Amino acid sequence: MNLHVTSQTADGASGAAHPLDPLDALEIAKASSILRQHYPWGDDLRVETIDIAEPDKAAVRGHAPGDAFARIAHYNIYKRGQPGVQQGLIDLRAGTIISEHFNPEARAMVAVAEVLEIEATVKADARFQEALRHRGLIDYLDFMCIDPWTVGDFGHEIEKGRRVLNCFVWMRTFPLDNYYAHPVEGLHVLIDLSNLEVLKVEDHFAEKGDYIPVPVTPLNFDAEVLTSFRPPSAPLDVVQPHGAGFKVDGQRVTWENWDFRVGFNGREGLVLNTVGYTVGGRRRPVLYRASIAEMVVPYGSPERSHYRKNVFDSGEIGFGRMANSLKLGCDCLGVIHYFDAVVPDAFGNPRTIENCICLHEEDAGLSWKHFDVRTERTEVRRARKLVISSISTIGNYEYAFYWYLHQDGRIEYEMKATGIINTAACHPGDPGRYGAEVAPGIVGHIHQHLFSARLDVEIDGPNNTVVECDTIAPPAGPENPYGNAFLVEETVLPTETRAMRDVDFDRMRYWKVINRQAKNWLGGPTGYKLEARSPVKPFTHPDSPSGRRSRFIQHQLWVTPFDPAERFPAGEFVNQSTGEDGIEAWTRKDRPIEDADIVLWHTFGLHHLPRPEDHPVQTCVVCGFALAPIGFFDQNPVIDLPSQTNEASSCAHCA
Ligand SMILES: [Cu+2]
Repeated sequence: MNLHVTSQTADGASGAAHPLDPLDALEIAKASSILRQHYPWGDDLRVETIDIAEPDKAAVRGHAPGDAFARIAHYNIYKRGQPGVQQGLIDLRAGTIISEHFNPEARAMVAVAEVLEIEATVKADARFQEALRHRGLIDYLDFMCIDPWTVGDFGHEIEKGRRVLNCFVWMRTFPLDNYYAHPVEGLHVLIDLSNLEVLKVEDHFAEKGDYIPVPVTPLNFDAEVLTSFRPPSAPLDVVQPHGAGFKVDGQRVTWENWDFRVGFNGREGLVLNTVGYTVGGRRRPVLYRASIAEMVVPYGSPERSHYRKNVFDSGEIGFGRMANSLKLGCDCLGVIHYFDAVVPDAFGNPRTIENCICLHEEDAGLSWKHFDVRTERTEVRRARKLVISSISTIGNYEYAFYWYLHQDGRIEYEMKATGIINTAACHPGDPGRYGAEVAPGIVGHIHQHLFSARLDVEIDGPNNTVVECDTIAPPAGPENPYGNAFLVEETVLPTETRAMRDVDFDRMRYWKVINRQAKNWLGGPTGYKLEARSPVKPFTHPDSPSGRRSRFIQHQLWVTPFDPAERFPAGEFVNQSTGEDGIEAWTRKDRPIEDADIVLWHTFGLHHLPRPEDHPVQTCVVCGFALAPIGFFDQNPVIDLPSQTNEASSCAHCA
């Protein structure tokens, strides 16, 4: 990042080395200053997004080091106190706005700075204080923790034309206490985020007075508060005495046969750009771009205000904006290269998230082995992988993103979910039908975490085709005389509506992306297989208020022809969306997707009825997928791994 800043050009545009490089701090500051001149809103100007508007693929593919290239910023801004989002493009080199469009129905994503203002406002509200008084909790006013949640679109009159959030309440019992262990059940505050007006304070139990008591058992995780620890384990160090095996040049990374560029933006967070694998001296493209483009967490409880919980932590809040600064030796072990990331704050100032993206190598166990019984020779190779990761905190929860590149051409993705489950209070022993009691008087409601991986593939070039592969057993009879027969049947997915596909255990279904112009040594198309490892059956009704907004969850695979405007599967503006925009609307066009520049959208995730062991903090629960070469290489691509013995390994029981 330092290199970036020092190599800036005199006009204040960046020293970006490549058209896909994320905007740096200077570029974000320049964009903000252009916006402030253009929109006469003074202190009321708020910035949701300033990020790189990615140039045409042809320009990127044709780019050579040293070539001049455009720097265009995409922006979403809004005026405090008014709904709607102003969207546009800025030519950073020319210093001009080149397009603008006002979306009156759009609601900007929610910024942390806004959320932090809410707590004080709610606590000062007389209706809120009155509700606490009724519950005998007014003495704890200072200890109340007010978490606003996005509301979706349930057609409530009071919310129309406003930018609103619905607050849930927890409380501390001492300053470092884990407040999520003390939910104040049934007390909600609806607030207009634009002007911080408290619209409604609702206590579901006020009428009958049949309050669920606040569970008060302390359940903590802060090392300052915990009193007993197990003895530390024996040291386990990741040591690379000669340094890491990767090379980093700006945003470009090369490792083993792989090369790619690290991207980042405030909404998606980590992005991998132009991922290619070099074999026999020839660089072969695999992915043009890969990101987690959306996610939603639908909760299953229709009780009280819990029915509203259907949150899009990416599209409503922003994984990138909420990314952590990672700590060496804690978040990441080994020989680490960190990338900083820069996002705009709510006022358009560049905010650098230091050590935001972690790059390192890990041992990946056994790669391959064979013992030849006749020669009594053993050949064994170990594998290693390159890990590219970042971690985002969204309220009570953490999402840790891990991309893995393997030496053998596989690409894996893991989403590790950790942090604190969303807690509610229940009468001890009676969590109701829609959740599980995780601690006395604390219920974790059933929910799912569904992610959409946007995989802009370019297997051996831009024109790719998706093939569905089903295993079938012919009916017993002449075609299957011994009853043992089974085989794979392949079906090309020709258009968008024919490519809305689900996993099928009965057919051991998988999908592969092939390039029919590129042939392997067997004469077949080269390709990559999508391994859907974490399919999730959605239970949210697709036509319900929450389901309409998250139709991408209804299928594990969607395929669209590349359109630069189609970036987010739940639509460009998700906060309080009604569901008209997004992948279901796009695919209705039923465009052809054969031998075309296509994008795969893979829905995967977690199905989660919380366990007591998920509380007070959940150990990482993992979901993900993999892309594995299938006929991409002519043979095992790591047959050429050198035969080595790890000299640092030692015998634990030998004298
Ligand atoms: Cu969960």
